[in-house]
Amino acid sequence: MEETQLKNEIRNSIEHKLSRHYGISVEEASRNQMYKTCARIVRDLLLEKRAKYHEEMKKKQNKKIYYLCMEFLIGRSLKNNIYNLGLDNELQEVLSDWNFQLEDLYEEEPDAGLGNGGLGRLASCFMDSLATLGYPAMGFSICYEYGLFKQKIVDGWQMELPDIWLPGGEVWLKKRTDLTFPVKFEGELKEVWTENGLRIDYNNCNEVEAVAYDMMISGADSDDVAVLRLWKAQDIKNFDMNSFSNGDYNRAMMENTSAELICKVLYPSDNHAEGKTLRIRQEYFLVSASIQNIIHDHLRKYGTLNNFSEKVAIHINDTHPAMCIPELMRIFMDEYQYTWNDAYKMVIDSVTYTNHTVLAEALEKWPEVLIKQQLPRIYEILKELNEQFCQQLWNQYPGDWDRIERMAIISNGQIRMANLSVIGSSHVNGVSKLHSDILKNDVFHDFYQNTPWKFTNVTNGIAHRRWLCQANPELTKLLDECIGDEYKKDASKLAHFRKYHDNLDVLQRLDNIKLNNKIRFSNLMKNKGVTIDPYSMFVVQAKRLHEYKRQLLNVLRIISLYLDLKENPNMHVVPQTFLFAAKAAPGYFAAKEVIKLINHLSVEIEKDPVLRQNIRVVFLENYCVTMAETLMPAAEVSEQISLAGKEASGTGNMKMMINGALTMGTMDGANVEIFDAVGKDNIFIFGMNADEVERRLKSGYAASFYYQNNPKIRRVLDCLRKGFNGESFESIYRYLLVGEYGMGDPYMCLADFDDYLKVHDQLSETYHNRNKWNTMSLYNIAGAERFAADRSVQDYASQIWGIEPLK
Ligand code: 26Q
Repeated sequence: MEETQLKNEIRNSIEHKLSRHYGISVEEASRNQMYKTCARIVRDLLLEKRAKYHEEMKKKQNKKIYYLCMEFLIGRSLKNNIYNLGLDNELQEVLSDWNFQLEDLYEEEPDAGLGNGGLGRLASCFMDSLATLGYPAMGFSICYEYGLFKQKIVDGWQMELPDIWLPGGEVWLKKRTDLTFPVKFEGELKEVWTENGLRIDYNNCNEVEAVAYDMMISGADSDDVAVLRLWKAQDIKNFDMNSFSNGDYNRAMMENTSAELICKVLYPSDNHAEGKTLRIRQEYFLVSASIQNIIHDHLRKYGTLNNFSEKVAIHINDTHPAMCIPELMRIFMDEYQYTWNDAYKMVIDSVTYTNHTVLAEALEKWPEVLIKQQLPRIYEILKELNEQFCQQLWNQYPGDWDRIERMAIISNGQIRMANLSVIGSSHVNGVSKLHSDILKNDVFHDFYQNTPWKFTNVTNGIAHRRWLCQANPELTKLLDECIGDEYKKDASKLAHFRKYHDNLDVLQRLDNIKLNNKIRFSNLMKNKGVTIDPYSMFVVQAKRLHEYKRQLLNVLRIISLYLDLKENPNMHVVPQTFLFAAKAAPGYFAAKEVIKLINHLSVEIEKDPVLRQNIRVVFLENYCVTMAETLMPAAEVSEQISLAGKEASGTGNMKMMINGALTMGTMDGANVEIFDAVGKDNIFIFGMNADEVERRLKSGYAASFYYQNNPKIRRVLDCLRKGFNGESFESIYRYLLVGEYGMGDPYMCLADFDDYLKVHDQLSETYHNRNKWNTMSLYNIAGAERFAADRSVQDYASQIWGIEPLK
């Protein structure tokens, strides 16, 4: 379309929509009204584009991927969609005539924070890539009324406030009143024999209705629009007229709330499985609505289910939607009269599973009694699946009870969702090379021996258009000038940037860009009352707060530095700012204590005018996707210091790397592949590797040994006892030294302490050599080429889902 014509159309739609929704003219519109108006225009464009794509899909009949996930950490959409549609220039020009700035409108949008952290953000990055690469795809999740809580720090302590995202976020949702499915909970089963075979009746069940709300996700420079379908629960009759007319007003109201409760709020625990009835109901609600929807669509398109697994790939993102395995069995058998064996084959051939964690406490295990009570038919099917699987194992490994017990779906009154997921799917993958190896050699070793062909690896990736092109426009411009803009659609082209490793002009520009991004971030924080010196080195640890991620190790080193500087105020150090951003699960006391420690240490340092010139600790309140988009481009040192073997992959490491930060990390998760990508000279690695951790755990870790033999450690731990800013941290001192079993903390912070300090000293040394630092930074940007979500999605498509782009 011609440019002026396009601009005229935009102008007219804005005026029309403002008048229709608010009855006002442009002159009267507030920023918020203008944001919503632009969002509605973009949404309508996407709906039209989607309709065209849908027609195309119907004609071509390609296999389609359905991505099931309890979390999508979406963040903001307006900027991403405008960027992907290539509308930014025209829209800005139209808005400028009315004295509006696009950047200001972006600020009006609340984050859609329907996820906890890595797993949910990965799902969102994948949607972007699926749409951009033109794969027929659809995401399914829950439309939580409240996303991940808002974090407020009060006297150093984390408080949680509800995250009210819908006023403002609702403009992206298109309610589909034509798309509803019933979901049944509880009740008693009755088997009825009919001439068509067995029929299962449900008596006294609690039925809710799932209503679809669609969010369109535009591909970048592509015809494809992916749909993210979010389910909301409503009471099936909306109102129980029966109870109501019987005078049972309370009961009538209760029914309604119990349906709505399902979608009320996202569970805020990350890497920890909470065994609550409501969570089971949420999971089954997502699964049942989505599977009914998939089957319904398939039948409409093909008229038969016989070709189901040829045309449908269903991916479960961790075990949270694993109930789709028995749910598919249920529908195939109970509603379409397939035999057990035929149904089972169709399920395995269509379902695939990604594992995201090796932590025992994060593996979902549900009490049998709960499932039996909440989902009686699903329970029957799970029992049968378990019986048959154990029978098969018994034939394969006669007498090997231990092995059969380890591999069973049901054991000790518990249903193991991970075992169910492996058994019921055709592919099982980890999210980094190291993690996939650990799955094969350890977590799922028995299964690996039994069905080795199921196990694969697909290393995670990030939406580089969001995390580089949109988040870091200056670096993007430099890249465009040096290597052209092909890398936007083909990230492997980023590798060409290596050519500039000794170009002094480019290196100097990298230095300036980083400084500008640091200034931009500092200014943003200044508005929130936080002082940051943009000329100090930015050392960033931004991720959920968890013991295994070892924020504490970072703090211990800072305390050591603080004590050095107190003893010797003239000591020369690189002026640096330690930035922490982390939410702790609300009930996770140990994690909240660490947040408190960071905040009190920060105040203590701030009180000393000499100290704070050299080091400063800043805790960034309420870390979210939008904050990450300005923080990642400002980071210089990326702290990735989990105990080796525990972080499945990490994706923040990739986001900082692609923005030119250098990694200070252990050989864990995707850090190992970052090391491979940039080489040993362009990364700072310290501490035990995963094998050494294993050996150390076997030989026995004793924290007291380090306390007694390492004066630096002793000094830091004693200082914790004394405390900061008038607060003692005796509990953390005891945690590190004694722990639950008397040997110290389970993540062995003290064992890696010395090496961590040593390698940080090397880093400081390097930081002075600007030329060297900038070269290293350049190698990291170029090496991030393989960590694009586009690459991950292509790997999934070819190795796991067996799908192809439409065109
Ligand atoms: C389970 C049951 C009940 C309540 C909550 C949960 C639950 C929720 C979220 C369990 C786990 C999670 C989230 C896990 C997660 O985010 N894992 C991260 O996944 C990233 C993407 O693959 C990896 O990069 C990280 O290493 C991994 O920690």
